Amino acid sequence: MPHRRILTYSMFLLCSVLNLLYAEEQQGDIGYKPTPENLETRAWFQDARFGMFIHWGVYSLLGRGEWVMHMENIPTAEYEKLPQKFNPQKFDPDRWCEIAAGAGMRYITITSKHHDGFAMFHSKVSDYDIVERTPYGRDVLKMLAEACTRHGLKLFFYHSQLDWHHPDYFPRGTSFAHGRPESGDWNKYLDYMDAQLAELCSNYGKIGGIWFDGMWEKPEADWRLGKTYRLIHSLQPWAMVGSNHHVKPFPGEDFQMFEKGLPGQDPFNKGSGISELPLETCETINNSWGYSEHDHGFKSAKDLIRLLVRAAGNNSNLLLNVGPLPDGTIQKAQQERLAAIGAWLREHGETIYGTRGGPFPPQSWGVSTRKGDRIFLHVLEPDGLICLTDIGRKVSRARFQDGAPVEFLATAFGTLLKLLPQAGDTVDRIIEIGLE
Ligand code: FHN
Repeated sequence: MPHRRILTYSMFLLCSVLNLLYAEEQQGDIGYKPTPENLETRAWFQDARFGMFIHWGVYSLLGRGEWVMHMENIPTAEYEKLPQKFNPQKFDPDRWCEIAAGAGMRYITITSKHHDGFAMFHSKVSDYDIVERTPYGRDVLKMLAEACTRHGLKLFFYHSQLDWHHPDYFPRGTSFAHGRPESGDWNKYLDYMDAQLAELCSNYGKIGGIWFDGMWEKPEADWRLGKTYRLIHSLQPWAMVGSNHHVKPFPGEDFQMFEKGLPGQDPFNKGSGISELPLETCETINNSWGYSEHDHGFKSAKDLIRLLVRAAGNNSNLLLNVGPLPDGTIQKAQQERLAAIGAWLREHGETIYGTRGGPFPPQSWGVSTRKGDRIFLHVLEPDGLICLTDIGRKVSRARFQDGAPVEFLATAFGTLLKLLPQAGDTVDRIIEIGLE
């Protein structure tokens, strides 16, 4: 009898352990503890506040965005003719870094592989890459990584888990076959993805992190997140892992991103909530991520600066996107806006860089940021009087950045500040206050 009971108990124990291991693989790196270097990168990331997103691939040749392969259901055999025409002779990584740094950006996040499956780097695990399939034949990520080092910018890689090209990305979620067989080995695809991630984490120096995207296409699948996240953290202990899955962060993730909306207000939100992790929201300058020839809906510099301010007021970074042309240049309209943001940051950057969300919750008039005991009110919609929520501490002083005093009155409901109408098209009226 006891033997049978021992056997049953041991089987139960074995199944529980196997379940736990399965859950870990699927649900992230359970028990993950960020290294001291990783925590350092997280703090750096939050201080940086502003980065450049770059969506660049062979799809730019068509000028209809990065989803063209799916939207036009282009068969792989057709799509694979694109790389043969990709020859960005005007690609100048130093120029890209100058534009980013000139905009006041502190890091770059570039697509290493988007959903089309084409590697913008020299991969040994596949020849479907920029070195082996294009007349240009150079590893643009290597060139950009070296330029980022020269310009003091960190480099992150956006890597799509979703793949419209690889035959083992099967079963497919909402993707089309694009001529692929109705079969495939899912773990073989994950091994392939991990092998390319190992290349990105081994061949490009110290990276800022990996920005995953595309898990939302098969949310129920076993993505073996634990294994993949451990791989990255073991090769790059300082690197941050983030995933644009629109749900609550999984263990092993070091920052939480939101797309086209401030934290918790993004349209893709599937109950992600706002975690304690460093936050980042990403946005386009026009309406497209990848180069779209007919998308002239460029946001104004004023709106983009205000977006950066609102992001900071929500304790979040802003990752602002450019979609370079197939020749490697960045659209003039995008460059102009980035230069305007840089000019504003050269004057007011102390109220954004190195700050965290301020003590006053975002309100209709604007947001607040704080740096140590310095508190900045960013009044974006001034209407004469603004009311600061009562946070249990009295306002002791209030002045504009030029030193001009601001009249304020403490009331039972909070502190009123009186803003005289200001001439001109003000982007952001910044008031520094002291609290007792
Ligand atoms: O499908 C992608 C899209 O192409 C783009 O990369 C954005 C950027 O955040 N992410 C996905 C859409 O949610």
